[in-house]
Formats: sequence, structure tokens, C-alpha cells
Amino acid sequence: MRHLTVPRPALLSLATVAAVTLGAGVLAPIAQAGAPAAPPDVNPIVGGGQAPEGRWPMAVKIKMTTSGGTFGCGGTLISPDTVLTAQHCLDETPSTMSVEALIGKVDFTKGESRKVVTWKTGAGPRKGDWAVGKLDRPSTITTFAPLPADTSLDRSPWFTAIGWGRLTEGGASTQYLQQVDLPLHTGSGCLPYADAEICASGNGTAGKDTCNGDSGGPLFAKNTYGREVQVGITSWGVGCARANDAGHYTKISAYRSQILSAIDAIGGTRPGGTTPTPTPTPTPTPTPGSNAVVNGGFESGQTGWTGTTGPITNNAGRPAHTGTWKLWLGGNGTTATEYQRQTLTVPAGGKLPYWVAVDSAETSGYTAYDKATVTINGSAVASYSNLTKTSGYVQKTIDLSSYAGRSVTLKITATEDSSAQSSFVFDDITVQ
Ligand SMILES: [Ca+2]
Ligand SMILES: [Ca+2]
Repeated sequence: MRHLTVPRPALLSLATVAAVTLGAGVLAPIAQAGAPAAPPDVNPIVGGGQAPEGRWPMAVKIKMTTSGGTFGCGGTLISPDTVLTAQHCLDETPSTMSVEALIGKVDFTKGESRKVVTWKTGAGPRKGDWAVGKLDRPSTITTFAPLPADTSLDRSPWFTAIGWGRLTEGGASTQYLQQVDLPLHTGSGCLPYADAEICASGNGTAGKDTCNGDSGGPLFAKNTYGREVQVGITSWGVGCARANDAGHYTKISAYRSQILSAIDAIGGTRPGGTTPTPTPTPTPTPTPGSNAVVNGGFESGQTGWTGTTGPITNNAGRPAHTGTWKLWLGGNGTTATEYQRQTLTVPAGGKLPYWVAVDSAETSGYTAYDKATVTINGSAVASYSNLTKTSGYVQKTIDLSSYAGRSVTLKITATEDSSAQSSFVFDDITVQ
């Protein structure tokens, strides 16, 4: 496995065929007796680079402590209280292994710490190398790795893998998250496992791969909207970054229903489920019948709204504030303008409360590359950008008293530049 955790019997059996598990590479010696010497390689993850802070908020470093020591794997946050990793990382029981999740930071030692209190796994490498773990309390992070709805991305030409694993075969792992783009493997070596695995790289060129300690981490593919979907889980490989040996990744689409059932079994939240609010926020006193916005929670899809195709969505890539549907503007990472609008009559109360969450892969501290505005009759009443990221949903209330009794058009628009996504997610929009 791309990831050798503890040299356990199951892993040693793989070692006999010179396979190296990539899983927990922090302290574990790689059981690769008889394996040929690794080619020299000085590049990170192998062959990638350090990830920008904030690029992968759903990245999770998994630390497993057993009587044999502490070992590391990768993983992802797939809902507020559930992480996804590899079976061979969590192949002991909670009674013999304690597991910590460090979430969301390039330097994993600065990540948000949670205890993984219970977990459930698939059958293991080559036949279900997946595991889901339940956190002791929900993360405050609200960007999750979306799981694929179908098999359409399994043979993408390019993937992106991330991890804190070894920078070279047999080398040291890293404290800082690495990312690498990997091509689909084009050889026949993966055919025996094609039902269970996606294979990447190893197309005759050495140098780019995942490696020990990356196990359990994600393999992403971009969908047609440019959004990254987690199609794989780093599982195993023969050595790392060798010219003709692919990296093997658990094919999530093949195990999706098992994974969802396992999440239910451990009491976790399924991807796309309701997000608990990290800190209790007083709910505005409902005033039945007074909300002038039709379908302000978006649970009825496009009903009441007019605009560009796509932003009103139940895509699990971003949580809703309530329910599963929300207005997700942006998130493309390519040049785009998206909007939705609705004409309504402002009641006497003259208030526009709504919930908004802003996240961005932009790292600039001073340039607003991607922007969103809320307008009333074309006048901006609120503006957001990659400079105004939020930690999850925040509530904002706009004073519309000067429009009381009038018919107005409420419009929310977002524009993105050509790279680095920003997402502006709105939900529970009311005019009272
Ligand atoms: Ca909603
Ligand atoms: Ca951008």
C-alpha cells in the first residue's frame, strides 16, 4: 500500500511481492526486503510541491497510536464529523489503537485536533481499502471532500493526490502537505484490480507518485464544473514513483453505498447532510407568513429564482445551512459569472437576514480576485470576496426599511477570475 503502516501480517504478505504499503510512513520501516533499490529522487510527495495554505481544508492527517508506536496516514473530512481513510490505516480496534485526526492545515501539527472514536472499514487492499471514522465532536471546518455520484470521473486523464507521506521511496515523510498531479495509468498492470481500484502514473516516466504515509489520503478528479471530487483513496504501490509501477487508489465509486452504510453504522453524518453549527447561534424568531422570499432555503430547487444554470444545488461539495440545497455561487476556479434573482415585495419589517459562507483557494491578502455582491434594484447592499473568507456560515442582516412596501429585485451575483476557486454559498435568505 502506498502506505505501510505497521508491518502486520497482511502487509507483510504484500511485501513478499515487493509491494510497499504507502500508509503509515512516519515511523514504520517499510517492509520491502528483496525489493530493488529505489531510483534516486529528490522531489516531494513524490514529485509534487507543497500545497498552498487553505487549498485543501478537508485534508486530514490521521495519527494512529498502538503498542507498536505512532504511525501516520492521510484522510479527508467528508462531513462535519466523519473522516474517510484507508482500511489498512485503521485495521485495529479502538481498544488497541487510539486515533487522532488533525484537520485542515498544511502544517499538520497546526491542524484542528479531533479524536476518532470509532470506525468501520472495507475488506482491505485490492478489495475495499476504505475506512470511515467518527470524530468525537464535529470539526469547525465546512469544506468537505465530495464523493463521486457515479463512475464518470474514474478514468479522468489527470488526478491530484495530496499527503504528508514520504518525499522519496524509503525517504522521510513531511510535516507539510504536498500535492501532485498524476496522469491516469495507461498500462495493463491494474486490470486485475480494475473493479476495485483506480491506477495513476507509472506510464514509463519516473518521479511523480504518492508514497508511504500518504495512504488513506485522497485522489481528486475535476468534474465538468472544475470542482474537485474525491474519486480515490491512496492504497498501495510497488515502491514509489517508479517508471512503470502505478499507484493504486481505492475506487470510491465501487464502494459508495458500503461507505454510506458504514457512516450510518458509526453514527456519522453522511456527506451532504445537515451541518451542525459549530457554535450555537440564536435562531431569529420566526414570523410565520412574513417571509417575502419564495424558496429562500433553496430546498425546492429553482422555484422562485431566475438565473444562471447550476448554482442552486444539493451538491455535497459545500454544506447547506439547513437542508441540503443552497445557492453555491463560484467554486469553478475558471472565469465565470453566476447569479440568481427574485422580485419580491418588502414587508413592513424591512429586514433581509441570510446565511453566507465564503471559502477560497486564493491566497492573496490584498487582491479581490473573486467577488460576490448582493444587490437590491441594482444597488449593492453587501459584498464578499476571496478576502472575506468565513469560518463556516455566518448570518448577515441587511436593513431594507427604506424599501418597505415596495417591490424590489434581489439579486446575488458572483464573478471568478481564471484560477483558484472561490465559493460564495448562501442559504436561508429571508425578507421580513
Ligand atoms: Ca437550504
Ligand atoms: Ca480566483
